[in-house]
Amino acid sequence: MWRDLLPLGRHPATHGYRRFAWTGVDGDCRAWFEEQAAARGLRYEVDRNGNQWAWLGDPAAGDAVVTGSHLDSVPDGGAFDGPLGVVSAFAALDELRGRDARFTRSLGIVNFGDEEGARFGLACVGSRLTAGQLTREQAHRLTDGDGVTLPRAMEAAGYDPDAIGPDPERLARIGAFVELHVEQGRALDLSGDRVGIASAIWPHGRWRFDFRGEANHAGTTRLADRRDPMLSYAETVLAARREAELAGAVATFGKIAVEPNGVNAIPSLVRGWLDSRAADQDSLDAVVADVEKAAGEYAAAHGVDLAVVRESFTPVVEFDHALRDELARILGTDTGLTVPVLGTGAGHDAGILSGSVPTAMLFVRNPTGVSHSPAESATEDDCVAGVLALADVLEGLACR
Ligand code: HGY
Ligand code: MN
Ligand code: MN
Repeated sequence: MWRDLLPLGRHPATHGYRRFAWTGVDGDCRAWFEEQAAARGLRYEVDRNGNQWAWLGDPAAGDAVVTGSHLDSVPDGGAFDGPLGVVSAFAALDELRGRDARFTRSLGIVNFGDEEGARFGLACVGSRLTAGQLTREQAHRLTDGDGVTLPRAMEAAGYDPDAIGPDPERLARIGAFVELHVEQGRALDLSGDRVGIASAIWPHGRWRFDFRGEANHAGTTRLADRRDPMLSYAETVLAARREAELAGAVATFGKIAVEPNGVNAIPSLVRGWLDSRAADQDSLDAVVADVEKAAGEYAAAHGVDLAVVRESFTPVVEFDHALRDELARILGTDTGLTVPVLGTGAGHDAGILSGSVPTAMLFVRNPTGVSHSPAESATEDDCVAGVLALADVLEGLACR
């Protein structure tokens, strides 16, 4: 499975993955998922929001156990963030069949669409729509960097954008959702464990800062006469770093658009996207408010107009304690080990679903902690340990 997936959407120069929602490469990943379902005789379906499902047993029976993750990526992402959870889901099913496990609950494997939000700016679009945390009207307004709207992109990929929306009946069929994911930090590396269990996801969001000044000639415009939005943007980046440090939070300007984007022109517009996360809501609110205030002061000092828009927000997620304890019990019983319980600053579909369904996550050790980069990694032995842990969990939950 891994060999089949690895070439899809991999950039030849950067070796990073560019698997963006509703593109041809996304279609290739989806075709791969459908093939994996067919190869195992699973019932395959695509829901109204374009999420893919593969079922062992009848999904309508209710109280199903579901596992899976996503196949899309950030720009130049690594191989593991997302795909490891989907590959491990199919591999765990193979393992359980090898054990002659007898299922007493239906088992679903899912690939959620557009988890990273790399193309349209909003993360977890597939699971947000399904959980009713994003309306059809809001989704229809999402637009990519080339001006293509989400509905047009869905149509081009052969999906019906008018069908999207909340899917409570589907969620009501799920008794538990477990997402396996590569760890996006070094906690397991430092503790010397292959596999961990998630406790919580930090609250996080994305804010767009538009600094508007005046385009003019880079050679002939006196410094004193300029309204240069790049200056206030640059000062804001430094303020974000400072405020995040003070609050024990994180803040990142990782994406920027400049108009007219000419080397010899003072910009008319600098648009920067802030991603900020913190352990608690108050700290996050304080960081973003302070960055906004600083940005306003810098903009005023340079004669620049500022507009700030919150493009997405996910409140703190505390995973279901009973399910988390059940996972720890299953894994502890089988391995005799204590499995570390870890918080994370990364967002996941599991976090979105946790408002509707008892949800848990397993993390697989990442030796460097690097993620959202081609350098993201996990050893084969650790990936196998992850598959076996997931198989144990699914057996414990679905084969009682
Ligand atoms: O955490 C993120 O940025 C994304 O939801 N994976
Ligand atoms: Mn990610
Ligand atoms: Mn992910």
